[in-house]
Amino acid sequence: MTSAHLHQTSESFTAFSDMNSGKIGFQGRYNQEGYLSGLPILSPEELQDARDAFAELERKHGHDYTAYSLHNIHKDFDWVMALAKHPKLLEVVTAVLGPDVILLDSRFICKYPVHNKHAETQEKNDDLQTSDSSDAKNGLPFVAWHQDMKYWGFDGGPVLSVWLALDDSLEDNGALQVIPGSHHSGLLPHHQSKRLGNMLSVNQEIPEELVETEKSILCPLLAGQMSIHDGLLVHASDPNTSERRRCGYVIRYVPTCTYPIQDPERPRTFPDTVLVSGSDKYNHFS
Ligand SMILES: O=C(O)CCC(=O)C(=O)O
Repeated sequence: MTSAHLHQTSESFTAFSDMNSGKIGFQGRYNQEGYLSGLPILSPEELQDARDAFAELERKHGHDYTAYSLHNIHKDFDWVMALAKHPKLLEVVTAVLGPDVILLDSRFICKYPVHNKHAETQEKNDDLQTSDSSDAKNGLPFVAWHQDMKYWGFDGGPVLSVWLALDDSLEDNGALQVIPGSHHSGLLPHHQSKRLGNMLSVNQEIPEELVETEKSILCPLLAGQMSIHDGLLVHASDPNTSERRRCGYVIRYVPTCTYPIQDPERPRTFPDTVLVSGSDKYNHFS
């Protein structure tokens, strides 16, 4: 990872009404590139309310927990459900997926500043066979190159992931990086990451030689903005080396026609799905 080009903020979208202007329009661009970034969603007041509510959870649970364990709490807290059903957010999601949309899963992903963790984990990681880059050896929380679809295992339709920023998410605190157009290559093999600190729950990683890292684009977001990406897009994020938290709310949506592939080795249930738009004539997730 590292040295990703910046997703140009001048290209970022400022109003949904403008999204379909220009040569290919926003859907055309999403289909072509597999992602869109810099979409403004939350008003300053909505952002402040969400940040205050999140701070309450941090006080209650502590940072070790809130870093990655606030999973599917959208049914437990009205303010979280309000984020997942935010009209501006759903306007974008339904423009891509069509009118009938299910919220599949959601999770807060926080990378906290980790001043002392570096020293703690350096020694452990030195024993592991990793690449020579210092980033790959420092053991700080990061997200390895992966495709969301590998984890979900769906057919019949796409998965769309939203990354809604509660903090500014920039290069130094580990913003999302994507490989534009990589969703056209289908599902790539994943293996277990050898590098310490991969935040992904099953530690999956696409082997380095299959990732065109020279094409990577950084997706910086200001707090209150979101990016969206296709379930097959190759993406990752570097450690937070700043003094600032990087907190995002990641939400997965599917059109109602998408269905889970049966995998006897990984039986999955989806107890927290919510129909957030339209109607569901398929009932794949009930
Ligand atoms: O938060 C991150 O850095 C990675 C998030 C991610 O992998 C995703 O949104 O699918």
